[in-house]
Amino acid sequence: MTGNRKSMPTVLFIVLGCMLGMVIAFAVMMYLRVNDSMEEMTAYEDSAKLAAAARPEDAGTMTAEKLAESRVARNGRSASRKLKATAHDAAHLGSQAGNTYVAANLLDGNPATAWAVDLDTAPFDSDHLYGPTFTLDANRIDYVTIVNGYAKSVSAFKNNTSARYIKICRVMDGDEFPEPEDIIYSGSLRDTMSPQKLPVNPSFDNSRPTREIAIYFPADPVYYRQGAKWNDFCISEIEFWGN
Ligand SMILES: [Ca+2]
Repeated sequence: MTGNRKSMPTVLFIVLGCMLGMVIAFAVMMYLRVNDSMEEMTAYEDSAKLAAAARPEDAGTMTAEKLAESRVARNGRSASRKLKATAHDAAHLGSQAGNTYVAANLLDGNPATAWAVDLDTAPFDSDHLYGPTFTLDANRIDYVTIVNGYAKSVSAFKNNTSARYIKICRVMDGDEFPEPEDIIYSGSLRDTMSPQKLPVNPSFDNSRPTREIAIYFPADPVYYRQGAKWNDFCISEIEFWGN
């Protein structure tokens, strides 16, 4: 009984605290709603002005972009976009029948072109095959998409080698081997021609900018699905997404 009497003021205090919290939460919600509708009204007015000045189809695009920008500004986090990158060549096959196998094929948006290297003669170093490197200007990496193998056709995919594992890392000055905070992705790849989305490793430090990215592959043959006809190892596309 004594315990109950003592706890009554505490219960009252908790109930009053909860009620106060709900009132504050309601006030904040109302404020955000008013703010949102004001921003949307501004975007709407701007789009009406743009519509008067530009062709109707252009005005539509601009309105959508404006709304996206205002949402991004509200969230305090810029939206993910495909980052512009430049590929720097690693070892690759020579041209054959008009097809090239250079690193730039990874960034051309065309799954029918690939970076390729003959695994029987590839230069392995410290038990790794070093693929192309990429320069870019990223404050944040959100994910990577990749098209594994030679995605030109079903037979090209089957006849050539694809990767079962990949390591994607931020290159930092003076680091010969990447630290955990620079490993963007380290893990398996599916054996499919479809694009696959690779999430950023939880240990990756996104508070630091990324200016250069390296991809590499283990030397052990178990990490590859060997081609039915050739041991030419191919990757068709890679995209870095972030901001
Ligand atoms: Ca390509």
